[in-house]
Amino acid sequence: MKEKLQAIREKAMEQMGKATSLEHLNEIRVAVLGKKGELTQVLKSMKDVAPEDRPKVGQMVNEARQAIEEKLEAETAAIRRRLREEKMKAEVIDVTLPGTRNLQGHRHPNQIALDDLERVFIGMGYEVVEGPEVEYDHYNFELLNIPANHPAKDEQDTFYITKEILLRTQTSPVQARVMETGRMPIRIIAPGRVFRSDEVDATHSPSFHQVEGLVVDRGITFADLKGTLEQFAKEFFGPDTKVKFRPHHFPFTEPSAEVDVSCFKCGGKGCRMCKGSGWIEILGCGMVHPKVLRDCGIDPEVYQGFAFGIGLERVALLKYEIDDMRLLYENDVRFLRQF
Ligand code: 2U9
Repeated sequence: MKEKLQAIREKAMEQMGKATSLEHLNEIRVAVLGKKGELTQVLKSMKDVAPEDRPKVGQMVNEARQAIEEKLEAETAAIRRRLREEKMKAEVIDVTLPGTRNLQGHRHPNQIALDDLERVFIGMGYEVVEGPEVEYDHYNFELLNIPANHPAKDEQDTFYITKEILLRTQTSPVQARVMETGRMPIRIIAPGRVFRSDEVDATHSPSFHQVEGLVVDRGITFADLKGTLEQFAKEFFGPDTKVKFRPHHFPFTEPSAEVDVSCFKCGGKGCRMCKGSGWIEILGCGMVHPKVLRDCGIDPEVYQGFAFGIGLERVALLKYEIDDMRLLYENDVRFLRQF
């Protein structure tokens, strides 16, 4: 019995010394100390030992078990330590290697121009409002005094979804909706995407952006419109900017005008930017037509208003001296990063 125990102990010790993995150590533990393990078998055969020898043999078994358990623990710790060291070595970071740059996002030139525009008008006390891109004919055309036979309503110019529902061709329906609420006074700008069935070229796209403005209050005159847009032009294009109003026609405003600003590149002398004229057209505007006010539930005898419309892409192209609108839609980061 004594020899047998000694043999089990020595064999286990030797195997544990050679073990290279935690799994291997566990196999040894099961083979020796497990339910059917060698040492357990010895304990089970105690009944065959003479009663007077049992305490001695029992003690030997316990000693063997304790020694094996201690060795198991020590070897387990050694293997764990080795594994950790190997892992650390594999994960070592070479701080001298050049880093990989995170690609940073960038505001689109349209967004930069819009943020600048909004800042100027918010500074004058305007509120920014948005509305649906899919609109009713009623809000997009009818309330804006654009009659059924108007060329803008042609299917060649407007994307219709049904006879009554379309993709808005301007952001004016947003303002018509605000007027309908009857809350006075109104001082808003409505930026957003609009749609027109145009072929793509350097200055046209079937989807572009507008920023329209609307002011309605008692006693608003054309002088308020002129002062507002002159102030806007100076803040947006520079303090020396001059403005020029040319008579025009829109169905929703009367009188109407187109506004030119003195060329911010040459100061008015004439250059490539302003095609030699010294002036650049930037927006359309006018006094809100009394019929538009009335149809939106506002009494034109009490309230008057002015409105204006700016093509956002046009302003962005001018501001950043970009000569092709398509560049604004391609979203090539090499292009976008320059602004
Ligand atoms: C309401 C009443 C009147 C909005 C206006 C313009 C003049 C204008 C163009 C600028 C370039 C469109 O993007 S563009 O092609 N817009 O010239 N827009 S007045 O007038 C309104 C708006 C809302 C209720």
